[in-house]
Amino acid sequence: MSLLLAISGWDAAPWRKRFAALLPGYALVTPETLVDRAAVRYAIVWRPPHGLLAELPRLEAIFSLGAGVDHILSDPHLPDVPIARVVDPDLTARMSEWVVLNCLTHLRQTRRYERQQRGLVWADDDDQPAARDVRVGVLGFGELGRDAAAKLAALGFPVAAWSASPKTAPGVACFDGPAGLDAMLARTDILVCLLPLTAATRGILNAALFAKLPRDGRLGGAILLNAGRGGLQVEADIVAALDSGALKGASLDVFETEPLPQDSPLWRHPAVFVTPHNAAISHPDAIARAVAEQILAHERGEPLRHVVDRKRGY
Ligand code: NDP
Ligand code: OXD
Repeated sequence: MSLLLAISGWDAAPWRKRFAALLPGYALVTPETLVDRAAVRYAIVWRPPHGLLAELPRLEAIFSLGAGVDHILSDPHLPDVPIARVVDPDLTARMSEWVVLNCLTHLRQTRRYERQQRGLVWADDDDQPAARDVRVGVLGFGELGRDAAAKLAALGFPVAAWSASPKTAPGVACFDGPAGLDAMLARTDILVCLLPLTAATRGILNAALFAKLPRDGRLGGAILLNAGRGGLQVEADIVAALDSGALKGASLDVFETEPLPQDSPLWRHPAVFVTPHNAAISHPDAIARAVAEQILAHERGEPLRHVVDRKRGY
């Protein structure tokens, strides 16, 4: 009985070490050491090679090492077994830290003060809006969006959120569906994107959407934060919107192409803050434990949790 660990783009060694310790009853194989395909019961993956999972005749479940599953669903030869994704308080807390940090970075103009410090400039004549004056709109009100929205609301930001299906939450104005999107954008100074990448959301962060954001908010223009997926954004439209004033600034953790190409104008744009797709890393200590618990529960006959709806794509 074996577990396939197929990880690309991340260091696989810490994962191998943890799964070997947590699940000693299984032989751990990788795409390179895989010989007996019929022995593999579970696949634990991050960006697995297309076609690999279809070669495992006795596969019972696929575990994504991330919260997003677009890296699995993009495989055209995916076998018909359940896919479980990461929902874990460690990952959720990390994402909320990134969102709060970046909302505060724009609210408190930290980049301006960095520039001033480099030039030995003491100037405190700028406007300082309060959090209560700056409206945040969160695209995606799932595991990550809900936690981030609650933490932003606790800081005093007026928070709204948008989802596919209707929701309610204390202290958050909830919007859903296409009409709800326009209504939320009309009251958004900082737009935070925590959507999954699906056929319905691909390219949603585009010029038409930016044009619906107010230009007269207390930050002097709208701010975009995207930590969902790069495929949600049209980068040429972001650069054009920053140059035209439709956007005043952006914090981006994810990109159309990763690593972000050296010649991308986003690297050098003074109004853009870039992080290398690490807003919420999957830390092996937390996530290997959560996946191992799922496998052991499945072996006891318990239902898998956090199973992806393939039709919706998330
Ligand atoms: P969830 O599945 O819990 O939540 C997704 C939310 O998006 C739900 O509220 C859902 O609506 C909403 N949604 C999906 N499609 C649409 C649509 N077409 N229109 C309106 N709303 C829509 O996901 P998580 O919160 O756990 O994660 C979100 C994404 O964050 C991941 O898919 C991944 O891409 C990204 N991520 C990025 C990381 C990073 O480090 N940058 C780390 C972890 C995740 P409804 O509630 O009605 O279903
Ligand atoms: C994820 C990610 O989906 O790290 O968890 O991007």
